[in-house]
Amino acid sequence: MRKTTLAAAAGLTAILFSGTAMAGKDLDTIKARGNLICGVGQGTAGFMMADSQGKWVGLDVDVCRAVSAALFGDSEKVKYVPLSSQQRFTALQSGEVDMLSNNTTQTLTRDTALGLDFTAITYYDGQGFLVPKKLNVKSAKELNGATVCVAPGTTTELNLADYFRANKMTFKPVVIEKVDEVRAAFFSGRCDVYTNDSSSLYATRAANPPPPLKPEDFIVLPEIISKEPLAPAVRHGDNQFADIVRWSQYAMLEAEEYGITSKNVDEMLKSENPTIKRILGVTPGMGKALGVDEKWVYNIVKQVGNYGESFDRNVGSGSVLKIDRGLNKLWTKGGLQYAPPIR
Ligand SMILES: N[C@@H](CCC(=O)N[C@@H](CS)C(=O)NCC(=O)O)C(=O)O
Repeated sequence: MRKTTLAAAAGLTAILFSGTAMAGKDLDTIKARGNLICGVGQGTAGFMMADSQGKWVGLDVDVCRAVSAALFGDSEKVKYVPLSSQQRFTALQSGEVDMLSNNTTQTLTRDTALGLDFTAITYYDGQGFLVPKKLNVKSAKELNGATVCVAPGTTTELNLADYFRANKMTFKPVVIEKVDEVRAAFFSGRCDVYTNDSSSLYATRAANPPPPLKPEDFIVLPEIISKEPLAPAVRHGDNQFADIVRWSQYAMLEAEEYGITSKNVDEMLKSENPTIKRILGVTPGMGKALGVDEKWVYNIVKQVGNYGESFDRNVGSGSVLKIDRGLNKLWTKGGLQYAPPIR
């Protein structure tokens, strides 16, 4: 009896570690369906937004597209589901979406009690405060007694309370779930301050002031009061799917580090550099290990671009937001973006 169990266990171990990735049930469902269902936000310029043709674009959207390119060889096999901060975790837990790629912060309780797995950090962010210039406030320390617009079910709401308490100040929260309503409340003067991840504040200032208000009428205060490592999330339980999401992100970073872009990727297929050959599947093996096509990185880079291209196009120098790379520079340039090797 004992012997049989041990033999069975050994057999199972052999299957699990046979070197080929095994599909879990989430991955099986996605493959059978033929598309990826990505939970995104309700609309934030540069990060996740439906354009005038209804096509979703943005830095977070590009992660969904990269995963789709790795899985299907086509970055457009994605259905986007806009979710509020309140709805997002239930939507993922219930299977309404396969993954979240919005502005979700990785925290201990979300990783454990909520049954999620975070993949890799797409954007190192921090919470800030947006105020009208005419209030003449220069620092968050001057916000005692302010009315503050904030979304529910967010780290933002918790950090806000901690920050005011720690600084012995009071505030009046105006808690609104829908992002366009919270912005409208702020722009109409119902709140003195809007607090969110600073990336979202830059997006809001650049894209949302209703005329005659202009971006220059608002400032983001210098204080960054929290760490907001934003990362895609999947449900616990399908490690291979989590690996595919994680390594699709790393592939975009590795491509940037090795100078592989959407423009030169065909040329790079001829590279003699062993690392580039392995990344692009010219030397096979990485695709098999991950359980996807050997051209997975080629497809991601060709169709979506590397991380730097995505950053510049959506939120950086090539966009209206003009956000500095800051902490999101590659580690080789003094930033925090660092992908483990594809080998
Ligand atoms: N990173 C924070 C905040 C995330 C969040 O969803 N904030 C809302 C506040 S309105 C937002 O910016 N949503 C933008 C959108 O839905 O497009 C968290 O994970 O709790």
